[in-house]
Amino acid sequence: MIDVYYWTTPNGHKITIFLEETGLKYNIIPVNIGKGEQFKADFLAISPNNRIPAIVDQEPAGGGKPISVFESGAILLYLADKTGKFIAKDLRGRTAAIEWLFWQMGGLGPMAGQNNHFNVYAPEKIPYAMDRYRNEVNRLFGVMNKRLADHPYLAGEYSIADMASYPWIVPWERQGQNIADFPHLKRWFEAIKARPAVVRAYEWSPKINPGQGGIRTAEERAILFGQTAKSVERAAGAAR
Ligand SMILES: N[C@@H](CCC(=O)N[C@@H](CS)C(=O)NCC(=O)O)C(=O)O
Repeated sequence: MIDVYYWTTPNGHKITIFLEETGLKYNIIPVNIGKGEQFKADFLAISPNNRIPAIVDQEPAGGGKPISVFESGAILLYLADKTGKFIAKDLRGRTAAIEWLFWQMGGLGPMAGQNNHFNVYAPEKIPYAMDRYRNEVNRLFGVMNKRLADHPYLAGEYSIADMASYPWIVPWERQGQNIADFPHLKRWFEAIKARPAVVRAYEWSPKINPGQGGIRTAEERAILFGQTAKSVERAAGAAR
């Protein structure tokens, strides 16, 4: 059984997609990041970066104590190695999957996050920041489109690299992009969207977070966008 510390965001969807694809048994533990639950002591103990997702594998390979993992890329790699699925076994295929997984983790995810922040959430509209991140996401969409022109999936076969990237393409309109400009990316996107496991993974959203639609209240904004080193210190102090 895998405990999944989850919220209904792109990084959360990556993990439920993998779990649905493999049929591993899992138990969702919602962490409402708009309410500050990412600062609870029991969550920080497994996810010291106060971000979802995180997992606890109650039955790690070889037995012994449960293993916790934070960072969505590390979780996907851990689960792929555990199950032997969605990462190629040969050196070249495995390297390609890791390469594109890290590309998502270091590029597409953070840039799309900042794009969303400056274009959707920022109370002050700063054209330089808005253009910078929208353009960077546009460049990354182009990189993906080029790769997918001659590969069915990012690493050749469908893999954890695709599961990491797909949830960040879902909100392409909100990202200020037009998917029709990227035909190979669009083909890939439609193929993944139609997978029954992906459909099931996204069915958690309305159950866990009904009425979701972005961060709205001033309180939520303060929790999510007002964080400094003191936020974690305060949470740790409150738990003592
Ligand atoms: N690099 C991290 C990023 C995780 C992340 O940014 N999670 C967001 C939701 S998508 C979160 O937990 N935000 C809570 C907060 O900002 O306090 C990963 O891939 O796991």
